[in-house]
This record gives sequence, C-alpha cells and structure tokens, in this order.
Amino acid sequence: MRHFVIVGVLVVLVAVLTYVGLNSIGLMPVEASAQSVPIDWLWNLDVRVISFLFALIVVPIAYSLIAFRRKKGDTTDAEHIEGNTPLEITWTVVPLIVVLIFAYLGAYTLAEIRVVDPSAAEIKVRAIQWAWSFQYPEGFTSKELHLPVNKQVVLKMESSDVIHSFWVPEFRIKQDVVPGRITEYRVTPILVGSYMVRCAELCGASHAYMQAPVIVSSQADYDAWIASQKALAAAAAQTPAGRGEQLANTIGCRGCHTIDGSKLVGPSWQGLYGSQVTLSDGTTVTANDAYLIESIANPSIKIVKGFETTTAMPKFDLTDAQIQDLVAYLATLK
Ligand code: HEC
Ligand SMILES: [Cu+2]
Repeated sequence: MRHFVIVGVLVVLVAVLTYVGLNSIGLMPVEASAQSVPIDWLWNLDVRVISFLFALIVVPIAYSLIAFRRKKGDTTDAEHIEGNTPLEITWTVVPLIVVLIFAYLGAYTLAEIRVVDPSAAEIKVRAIQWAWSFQYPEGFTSKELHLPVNKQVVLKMESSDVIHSFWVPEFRIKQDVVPGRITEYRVTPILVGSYMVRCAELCGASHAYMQAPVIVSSQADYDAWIASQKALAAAAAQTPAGRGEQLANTIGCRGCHTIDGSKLVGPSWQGLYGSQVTLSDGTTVTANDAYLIESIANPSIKIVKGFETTTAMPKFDLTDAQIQDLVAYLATLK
C-alpha cells in the first residue's frame, strides 16, 4: 500500500512537471486566427492527457527499478503472477473511452474551424514552383497576402505544377494545393501583424524558399493598401514594361529568376539585357530582343552555360505581345 501511495504522488508530480515544462518552451507561435483558438484548446487538452500518460508509464517503471531491485545475496526467483482480469478490463475500457472522447472533440473542433461566413471575401491563390501569388477581387495580383483583421476570407487555391501546401503557422490551419483542382482555405485573422506563408509540401529544389509575406492589418490600412495597389496596377498596365513586370510576377517567372543578381534556379535578370551570355556550347551571344524572345518562347534551344543540369525552364503558353512586354520589362532591370 505504501508503494501505491508513493507512486501515486510521484505520478501526479511528474505529470504536472511534464505539462508545465512542455508549456514553458513555447511550442506554438501566437494565435493569429479565430480558427487557432479551438485548435489550441484541443492541443492543450491533448498535451495534458499525454503528460499524465507519460508519468503513468515512466514513474512505475523507474520506481520498480529502484524499490524492487534484487538485494545483495538474494538468489530466489520472483513471485509468479498469472494476470489480473479486472485490471486488464480497466486498462482496455478506460483508454477506449478517452479515445472516443477525443474523437468527438476532434470532430467538434473541425466543425468549429470550418464555420462558413457567407460574406467572406474571396482571394485566388496560385502556387507554382517556387512562389505564391495572390489575385484580389479588385482585379490585381500581388506577391503579398494582405488581409483585414476580424473578417473571414476564403482562399481559392490552385497549383500550376506539383502539390504544394499553404501553411501559416500563426493561423494553425494548413491546406494542400493540388494541380487540377481548387482547394479552399478559410481563415479569420484576429491579430494585426506580419506573418509568413510557407509551403509545407516538399515540392522540389527550392521548396524551402517558397515563402510569401502575410500582412494582417486594420480595415482602414487594408483599404488603403488595396487602393494603392489598384492605382499601381492601373498605371503599370499603361506601359509594356509595367505589363511585363505584372506578368512575370503572376505567372511564376520569379520563382526561378531574381532581379537582384543572385542565382535561383535560373540566371538572375539583373543586368541581363544587352549583356554577353555564354551558352552551353561555349559560344557567346548578346542578350538582345531576339535572343530574349527566343529564350522565353523556346527555352530549350539555347541553354545558358552552367544551367545544363538544373531544372529546365518550362515553356509557357504566352502570346507574342506578352513576350514583348516581358522583354521590355527585362530591359529595365539594369
Ligand atoms: C522552373 C524554373 C524557371 C521558370 C519558372 C522560368 N525560368 Fe527562365 N530560365 C530558367 C533556367 C534554368 C534558365 C537557364 C537555362 C536556359 O537558358 O534555358 C532560364 C533562362 C531564362 C532566360 C535566358 C537568361 C539568360 O541569362 O540568358 C530568360 C530570358 C528567361 N529564362 C526568362 C523567363 C521568363 C520571362 C519566365 C516566366 C515567363 C521564366 N524565365 C520562367 C528557369 C526558369
Ligand atoms: Cu511548394
């Protein structure tokens, strides 16, 4: 009986210490969405039960190792135990009930985070190796996801190539983006701040860099941003270079090409226009309009030296006018 009391007290103590310890290392980032609240509640309950089960298993083992170790000179055999039916029924039925309770709580939480607000604004998300782009109902596209606080939005997500996954840790929820169909992500941001969406599905060489800023702001700041983006888009659409830039940002060129001189999957576009490019066969060409048009329209004809073995540039379905716009944009990147 004395052993049971000691073990009982130790189990409670270790369970509490485990829970407090796990909680103190800050496993979770801030709760930035309405959906994160029920998720964290369930998670917390889970961690409490897990801490208790951990203590329930580890403490009796450790205690037995010490309290019932063989005394010096004791060569007798241990007591023979046949089994204990009430005990076995208990440790089958109790976990069964716990699992059923958690199944119910899981389903309940899932329903709660999927509650649909019919007035939710809809933003289109495109995932491409290896970039995100966001198309707003106001008719422009951005590399940043801006959201007003305390309003539900629904993201309609499409992939241009492989399976990606939309994940903002502060929002807790995560959703795959699958080629050939549209998946939905409903979120109600509740905390003004800057976060980051990252791809959570290994999607190729630059998967780790597939990130984009997520900015949650007050309705007034959000409206101001929308207005400024609309104005920018309208102004840019007036010039070929502006249209080219918009196109490059929306169809995914920037997942492989930078404009700051650093190499991603393909060569940087900085200073490309008019420069001398060495090709895989050792010859040199000037990056004039004709070369750039060909490089975009038929990427496989001339390969830049050093890029023979990297992921090949895909052939995009572009009109001649669009390619002209892209080249006009490239010409501005000194
Ligand atoms: C999947 C990655 C990828 C994407 C997406 C991509 N490219 Fe490329 N691009 C490359 C690679 C790799 C090369 C170098 C090999 C070659 O010359 O084909 C390249 C080369 C080029 C070149 C020649 C560069 C030079 O230094 O001579 C141009 C111009 C170019 N890309 C434009 C574009 C445009 C415009 C888009 C969007 C419509 C785009 N690329 C999308 C990977 C990509
Ligand atoms: Cu991805």
